[in-house]
Amino acid sequence: VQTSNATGTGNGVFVGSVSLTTNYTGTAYQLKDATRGGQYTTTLANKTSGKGTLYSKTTNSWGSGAASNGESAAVDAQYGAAVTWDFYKNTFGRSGIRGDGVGAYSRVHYGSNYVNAFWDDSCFCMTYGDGASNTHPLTELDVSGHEMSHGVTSNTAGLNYSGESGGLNEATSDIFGTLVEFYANLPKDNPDYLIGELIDINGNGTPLRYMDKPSKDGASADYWSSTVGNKDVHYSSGVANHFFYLLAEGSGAKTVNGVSYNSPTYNGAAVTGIGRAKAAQVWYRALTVYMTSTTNYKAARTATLNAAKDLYGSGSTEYNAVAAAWTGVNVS
Ligand code: ASN
Ligand code: ZN
Ligand code: CA
Repeated sequence: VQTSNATGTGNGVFVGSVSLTTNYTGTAYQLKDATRGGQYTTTLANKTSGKGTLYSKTTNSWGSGAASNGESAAVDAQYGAAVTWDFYKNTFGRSGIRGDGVGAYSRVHYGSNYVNAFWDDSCFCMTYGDGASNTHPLTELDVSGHEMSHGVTSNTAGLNYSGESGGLNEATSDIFGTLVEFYANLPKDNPDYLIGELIDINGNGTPLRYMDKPSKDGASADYWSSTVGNKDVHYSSGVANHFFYLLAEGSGAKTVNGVSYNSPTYNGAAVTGIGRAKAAQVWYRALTVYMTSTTNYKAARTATLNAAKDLYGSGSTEYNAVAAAWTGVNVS
């Protein structure tokens, strides 16, 4: 079968109008991207198992923007995988989740009223539910980046998904999910340090998590304590999410892309940020070179300091900012 790359147009629920690289078989277009490791998107049509059915049609325009059009969530998923691919490739030189040039596939319309999305190492695939009343798909970009980054973590540090290492695993996904959102910089999904701000998972318009002050969700930890590892990993992650925010943006009042934040520190001392780009390099190098399955918060401080030393030098402004940001979340 002869196939070629084509350029389609998509209208997603959350990504809005975007361009998609698709595959033309000679008779049909497929939601499959040979320029990014062959990544493709299928529909599970409300089932909860199997690879699903590849999106395929005779025109190359996909979705309407409305969740009621089933293709719209597929556009979000396929675009989310594409941007996550481009983010890792162009920011870190990483080719795919395993770094082997192979793309992961995505499945949408999992089950019914399923309010979650998840990465699965065994299928090397991404899955999205349709949310409450099957009208709130979980296909926002920071969720895509979050879930696929779980695959990066399991193929690198392998942080155990419980205790403090579990919090670091979750935070790694929030950090890179957020950086994917900034990388895409879409008009319909203004980049921020909030997680899942568009999917209305709480039913009252609030985001799932806040990186500048994680306790705003009512459960996450802003600062390390000796019992933080007893919390659910989605709450113990707050310490590292807060660290990353402080490292990138600094403490106190700040507006980024029109969104206002006010990030506190444990000791009250001000932290000056080094910017997202440098903070991203520090976290990625720490994750891929220094962290292991059992890394805890104290060891994460050491891992990121080692990464900053490699990248910017011991005693550099960046190195000192890493130390100050950890001290700001009570990790010393
Ligand atoms: N969406 C959840 C997460 O990535 C799925 C899970 O509990 N692992 O954290
Ligand atoms: Zn997660
Ligand atoms: Ca966000």
